[in-house]
Amino acid sequence: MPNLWNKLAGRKPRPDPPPAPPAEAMAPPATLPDVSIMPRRAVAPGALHEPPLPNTASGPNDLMAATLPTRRGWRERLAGSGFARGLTSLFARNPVLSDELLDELEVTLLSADVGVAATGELIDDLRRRMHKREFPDATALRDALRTHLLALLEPVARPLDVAGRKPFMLLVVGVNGVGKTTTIGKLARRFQNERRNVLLAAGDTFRAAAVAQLQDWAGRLGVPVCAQGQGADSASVIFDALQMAIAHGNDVLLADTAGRLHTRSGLMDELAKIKRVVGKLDADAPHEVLMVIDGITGQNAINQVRQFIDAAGVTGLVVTKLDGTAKGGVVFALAREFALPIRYVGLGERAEDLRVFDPRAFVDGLLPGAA
Ligand SMILES: Nc1nc2c(ncn2[C@@H]2O[C@H](COP(=O)(O)OP(=O)(O)OP(=O)(O)O)[C@@H](O)[C@H]2O)c(=O)[nH]1
Ligand SMILES: [Mg+2]
Repeated sequence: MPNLWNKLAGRKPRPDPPPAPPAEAMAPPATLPDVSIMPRRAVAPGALHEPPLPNTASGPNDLMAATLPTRRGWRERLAGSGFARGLTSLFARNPVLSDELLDELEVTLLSADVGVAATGELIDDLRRRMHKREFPDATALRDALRTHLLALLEPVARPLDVAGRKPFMLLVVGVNGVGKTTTIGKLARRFQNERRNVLLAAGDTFRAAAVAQLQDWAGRLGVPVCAQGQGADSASVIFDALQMAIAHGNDVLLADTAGRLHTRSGLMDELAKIKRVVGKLDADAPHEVLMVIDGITGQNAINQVRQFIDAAGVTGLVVTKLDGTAKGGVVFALAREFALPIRYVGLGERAEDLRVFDPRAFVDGLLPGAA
């Protein structure tokens, strides 16, 4: 479809995130500082994005309110995305069925990072059906588009169940700056609201301030965090944390890791090492390797996931930053390419801005007003 690609020309691919620190920086110090558990309830003013958040779930209704997403919230947040606006304006400008409508739809899907393969299949199917006169009008085509989009996402909507193991260990991985640490804070809040006893592990020992960032979240939520200093061996921090979670009877252990480029094999090997080490305590740990993907990454997300599957055995995905300017189409590309469960999506920076992935709410947000 070269003509369509020409229309897209001029779009610059998003540059890769800044490179991670060199592999040498990963070497453990000669002597490791003492492991500390820090339940931090008092936090320095200005260190936080928002006031402390106590566990507010005091009864079944509160619990429901805290854990069940509302479709309305999704719709509001996704409606502002370029993808949603593109679809709305496309159907407003093309009230009559035509090949031009489908050509424009193809460009809209490609521009929103739905990907060549998923877009091609979808457009081919709609065009064939349009030419067979299956659609009486453009609204019927729009409904068929909606059904198709839902069908792409439904197989990957498999929510995470942490109830089967104690402690249930999640290892959170991904490239630099995608929202791993923030997602851990949000997940900690979610699990707290489910009355689960959470421990955090500060496995990002590279980046200055990474430990403090996790401790800020821990302080806001009132959950303990297991940390050593910057430059410590990440696998050792996470190993100690799992040992503590077992000893203290925690329900969930959330382990942070440093952001790493999927192309840096040395850094990717560290993830395999973390898995090997924790496997000595619990052969099935980590019980979930959760890869966080930035919703604005575009098609590069596909390469990232492929590499992280190879290096770390990813078992679930979180797509963040779908609020604001994110295009969101990458969710469809990921669903088609990997069939890995999309566990959650991030719709903002606050603790409550993480939603269990709900395909219907997601598609509602993109095609508002559809039946
Ligand atoms: N708008 C929006 N911002 C988010 C979301 N999730 C994370 N962020 C922001 O993205 C930025 C990076 O988040 P971090 O959690 O530090 O990302 P990270 O993957 O841990 O980064 P590194 O540890 O440096 O690799 C922060 O400013 C977050 O507030 C989201 O769902 N929506
Ligand atoms: Mg981080």
